[in-house]
Amino acid sequence: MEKMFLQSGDLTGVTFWLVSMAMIAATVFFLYEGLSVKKEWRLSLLVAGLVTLVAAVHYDYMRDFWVATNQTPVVYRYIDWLITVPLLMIEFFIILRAAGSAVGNGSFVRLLFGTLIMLVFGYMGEAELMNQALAFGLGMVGWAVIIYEIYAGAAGTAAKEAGAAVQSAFSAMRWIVLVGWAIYPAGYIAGVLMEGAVGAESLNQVYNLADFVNKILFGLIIWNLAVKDSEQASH
Ligand SMILES: *C/C=C(C)/C=C/C=C(C)/C=C/C1=C(C)CCCC1(C)C
Repeated sequence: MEKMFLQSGDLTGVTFWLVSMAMIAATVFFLYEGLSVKKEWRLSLLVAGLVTLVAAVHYDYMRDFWVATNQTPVVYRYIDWLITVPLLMIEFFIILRAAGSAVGNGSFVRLLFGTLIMLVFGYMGEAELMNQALAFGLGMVGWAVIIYEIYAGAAGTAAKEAGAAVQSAFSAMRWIVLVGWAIYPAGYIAGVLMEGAVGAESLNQVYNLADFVNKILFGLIIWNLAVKDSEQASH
């Protein structure tokens, strides 16, 4: 009984619960709003909704796993990231395309490559398949590739040619990848590398907060841009 249901003292379990509900609500919101924006923005809102939909399903499992075992749901977490992070990367391209500035495929391949390096080594570290500090360092390299590409690479250059609304959304999205994403390695340092100090509770609280910011807030930035741009078009 005790292990089947959320207990009042289980703060981490409560954060799992809140984020799992927020992901469901965000999904409905993005899909619904996608119906009324200009045609060019529909795909962006659809992808934002897919990100939160995939996360909502994983959060259902992660929440129950946590409540039953009080252990980190490493596998569910990384499968979720493996699907949602590339979808978030695609958003950069959909937005540029909606704004009429084309970027080559090479840029996307580099972003995907960075994502895979980051997540494969992150997983290997957390699942204790290799030295956890080394895995962390290699994962950081993958993230650096992503940051380079969206700031200084082809995607970054293409954004400079876009209109003001797209530029401001693009820079807000970049800011999320730089600052919002930094929450994850911080959680890894606290929860994995300094395990004795804080442990599984804080690792999961930090990751849950980060997912909220990086999936829902990220989607809201895109939604805001899409709505503004659609209003302009109708006046
Ligand atoms: C929706 C899920 C998102 C945006 C997940 C992002 C995950 C990261 C940015 C993970 C980063 C990590 C490193 C940079 C180093 C190795 C450890 C990781 C995997 C936590």
